[in-house]
Amino acid sequence: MKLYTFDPAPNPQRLKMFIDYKGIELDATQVNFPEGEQRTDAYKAVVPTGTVPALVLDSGRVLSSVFAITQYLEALHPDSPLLGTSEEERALILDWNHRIATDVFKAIADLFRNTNPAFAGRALPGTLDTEQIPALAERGRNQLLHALNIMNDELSSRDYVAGDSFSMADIDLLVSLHFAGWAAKVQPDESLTALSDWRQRAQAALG
Ligand SMILES: N[C@@H](CCC(=O)N[C@@H](CS)C(=O)NCC(=O)O)C(=O)O
Repeated sequence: MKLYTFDPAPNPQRLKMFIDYKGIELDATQVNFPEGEQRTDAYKAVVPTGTVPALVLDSGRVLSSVFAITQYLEALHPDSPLLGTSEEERALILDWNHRIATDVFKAIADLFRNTNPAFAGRALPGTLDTEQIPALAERGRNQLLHALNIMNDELSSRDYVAGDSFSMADIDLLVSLHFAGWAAKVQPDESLTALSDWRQRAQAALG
């Protein structure tokens, strides 16, 4: 199998933290994002979504989401589990993967991609070229601030996002907070102390 990625981008970062934590060795190629290699016909012939990360399996089939790639790799490498070890844990982690993707990560992406001039004419990742909509940036900011308050409330009663153990849900939130800082210039308010305490704890658990 072969991984196509670009480590500094947020979704590849989620996957890299997962891979490094579990100590998995993979044949990986860095796609030249700054030069738009992900948008070339040559890349799309391999990865039709035109996005990173993507894992090309030995069968030739392509996994183009962090959700699927992590499920697949965890099944192959069960040590240092990040996706849960009981049915309840697995379901809770998946629930938080989904909530963080839609309520936090997507809010930041809406804010970033609808304001940054670098994304004029391509406000969405992938193959659909579309204009920026400034109102989506405003909505993204409101959604993000609301979600950070919710995460603070959630984290005031447990150590990690999905429960008592560090998991992929913590990686998703760590990457999202980093993404919010550089791309949306949003830092969690100082009053969100449970979120800030969790951030230190999760960063330490990551090693
Ligand atoms: N659903 C995909 C999303 C992948 C994605 O949107 N990746 C971004 C980088 S973070 C990308 O490839 N963008 C391509 C572009 O902006 O041209 C996943 O879970 O990995």
